[in-house]
Amino acid sequence: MTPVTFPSTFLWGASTSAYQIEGAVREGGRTPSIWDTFSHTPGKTVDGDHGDIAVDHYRRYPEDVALMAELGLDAYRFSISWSRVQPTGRGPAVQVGLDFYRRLADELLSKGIKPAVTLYHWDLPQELEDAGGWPERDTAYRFAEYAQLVGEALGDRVEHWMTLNEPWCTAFLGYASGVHAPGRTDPEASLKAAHHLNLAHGLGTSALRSVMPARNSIAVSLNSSTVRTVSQDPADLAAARKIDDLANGVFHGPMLHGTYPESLLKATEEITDWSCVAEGDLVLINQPLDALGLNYYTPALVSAADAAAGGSRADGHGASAYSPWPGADDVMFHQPPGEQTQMGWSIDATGLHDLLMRYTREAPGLPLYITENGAAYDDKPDPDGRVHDPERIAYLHGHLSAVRRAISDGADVRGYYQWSLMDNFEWSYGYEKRFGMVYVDYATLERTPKSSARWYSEVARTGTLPPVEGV
Ligand code: PNW
Repeated sequence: MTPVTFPSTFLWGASTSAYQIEGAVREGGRTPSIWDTFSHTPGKTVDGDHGDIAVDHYRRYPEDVALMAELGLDAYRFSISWSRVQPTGRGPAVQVGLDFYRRLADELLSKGIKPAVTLYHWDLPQELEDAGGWPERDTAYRFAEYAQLVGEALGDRVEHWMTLNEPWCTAFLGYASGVHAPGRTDPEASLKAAHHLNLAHGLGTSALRSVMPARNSIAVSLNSSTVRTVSQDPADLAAARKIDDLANGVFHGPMLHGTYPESLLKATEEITDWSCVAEGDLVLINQPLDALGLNYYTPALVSAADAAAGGSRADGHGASAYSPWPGADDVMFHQPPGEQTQMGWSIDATGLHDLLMRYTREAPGLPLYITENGAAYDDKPDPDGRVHDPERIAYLHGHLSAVRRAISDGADVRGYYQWSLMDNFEWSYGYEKRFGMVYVDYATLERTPKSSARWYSEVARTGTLPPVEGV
């Protein structure tokens, strides 16, 4: 097998998010976000885990940056904790909060690593949720103000920006199925949240542009799903269309094309009349972007509810009596055949190739980044302290091959950020699921690169995927 080489400018990175790694939740005037509240509510996370300490990145960031440098990463994607920077979600910024991110960015730059900032990775200041949260229009305006404050403070040193991370999770896991903060289960509220997240993206993009150097790149990270059907039966295709609209079109429609899919509006008409979409909103949302971030883990496999194939309403998005798919009660989800990661997510790199080709068509000319891709495994140190994770290497190898294939097929993919740099707080799963290329011992917080980190480091250094036998 011949080695697979990437373009020399391809960025090799890793991703994290604030609440999952920082800890220091009361430092410097930071106030609770919805994830502090949610994780401290009994029964919401596995073992009652929370991010109070997480992996203590707030204090250990120099060590973490040194590790990234040792691994030879080109770029590091992290998110800003809104309530560290603007504790009430309104008013002036807190300098101590901004200074932490300035120091982090400077530390990265001093080691030749490009910082990439996500403004919103799910941790809404609790005060804004108390005022109604994302189903309230005002939250979008608050986000734009916050984006401007952060853009002013970091725009001179951070070139790569993302407004939102996976608005699907915020809207539908947060407000429909309730497995994520704030844990609400109101289908209409979730659709309003989706619209206000879109509006926040548009207003936030304009706000960033107004205060930042023009050379900076602004994007959004979508967890776009590749949706497959069990058959080509028209009923199954209609089911796939519904899920594709709710997973993808509801966000990329307005963001990239300035419209919501007609089929989405129709399928949800009994839940909402979409009167939350005010005159002019679609123009505000449809801002020109410099790049598109895609997070990919696994495809979805669906059928119509009455398909002979069976299936269930469990879609791999956590256990809840409430669906994260408003208006899609007639859709069934199926576990695709083949291997799965520890999340129970099926491993299928062709879904990543399909996704990249889909967005090459959907957004011609827009550079694409994989802003997250990775796998959870039950990693344990050997007696000698080393952590061997050959399954993760195989997962990464397969998915990076798919990226390379998409580039050959014409997709303009500029970089890949592995989820995640290190093991961390995996939301409602707590610390039980390990996605890191660096192992964290939660008793001592000691960091140990897994064998996949060494492997990835070599891939980043050479820009080449070794033949899989060499693993
Ligand atoms: C993404 N789902 O979350 C997030 O951006 C990360 O913060 C997270 O740690 C990572 O993927 C791994 O889960 C997701 O239910 C959470 O389909 C849930 C889903 C997808 C992505």
